[in-house]
Amino acid sequence: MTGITITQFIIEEQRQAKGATGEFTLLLNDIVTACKKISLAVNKGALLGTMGSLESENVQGEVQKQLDVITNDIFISSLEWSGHLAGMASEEMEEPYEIPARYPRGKYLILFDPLDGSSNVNVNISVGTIFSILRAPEGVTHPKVEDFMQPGTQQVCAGYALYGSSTMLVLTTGRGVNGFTLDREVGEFYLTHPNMTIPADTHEFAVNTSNQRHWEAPVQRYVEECLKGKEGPRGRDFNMRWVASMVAEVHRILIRGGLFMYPLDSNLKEKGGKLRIMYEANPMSMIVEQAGGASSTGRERILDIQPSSLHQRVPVILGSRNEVERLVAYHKA
Ligand code: AHM
Ligand code: MG
Repeated sequence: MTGITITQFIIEEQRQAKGATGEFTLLLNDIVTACKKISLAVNKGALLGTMGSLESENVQGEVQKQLDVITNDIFISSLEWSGHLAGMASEEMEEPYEIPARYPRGKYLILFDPLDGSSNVNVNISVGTIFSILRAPEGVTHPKVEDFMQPGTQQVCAGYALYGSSTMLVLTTGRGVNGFTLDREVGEFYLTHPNMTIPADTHEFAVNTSNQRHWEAPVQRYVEECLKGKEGPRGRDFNMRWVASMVAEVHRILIRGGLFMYPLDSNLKEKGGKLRIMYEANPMSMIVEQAGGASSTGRERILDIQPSSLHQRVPVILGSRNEVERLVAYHKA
């Protein structure tokens, strides 16, 4: 395999950034290592004997899979020692992870979902890791929850690893979106999808229709119009997909466009939504916007939301710009 490795890409990108110290590049390298290890653990499947569920529930009240815990540990042990981080927070842990005192502290905060879509893991369907990097507030070396409470616009970098038919890493540092594919023989990610962009129009949507009876009127209207196809007000047929792995869903949209949503519904009103702003909605919204798409709750831009708690949930509507804007307009109507 020849071409640009992810390390070379990151170093060259950072050379163009004013005042880059190399710290960020090293942090990204550790993330790459963590994702390679997780990819291996996921790929071994049943061979490791770790495909089952645990007795425990995570802070979201969801039953944890063995691999949720294993991949969380992999992510932490790959990053905690490096000295580039002031703090870490995970979807799988109630409180931010306290970096052990024996390690130095750095200026970045990382939030991550180590194994998104983990309900798919024992049926051998794609899963992923999502991460979001923020700067720790000036002078903060031992961050508290409030130090993580920054809107998505403050993200320095967002990315995901997709463990699918091939393993890919897709990331943005605010200069577009680039995708890398893991070459297992070499052990490196190579740039295979430079400058990923989402077409503004689409005729494909993704939503869990088993929740349809709980949806709000604007979402009902949007999906109903899509389903009417050529004969309806949209004047064309729509296709539908639902993987139940947000990473796979967003990746498909980056490749061929589409609209993804986990909207607010009467069942989710109390929780505020299904997906978590800090671990899922913000990083994916940054990626989607950087690729020319749009991301909204239906009522506001996700990246503008001032979060108020670590595990806060939000409605998510993202993907091809014109479709997201249409659904936002339905919310306003
Ligand atoms: P998880 O982080 O516990 O895996 O949950 C998030 C996942 C998303 O990847 C996906 O879009 C959604 O949950 C699927 O939900 P559902 O099972 O309702 O279809
Ligand atoms: Mg998740």
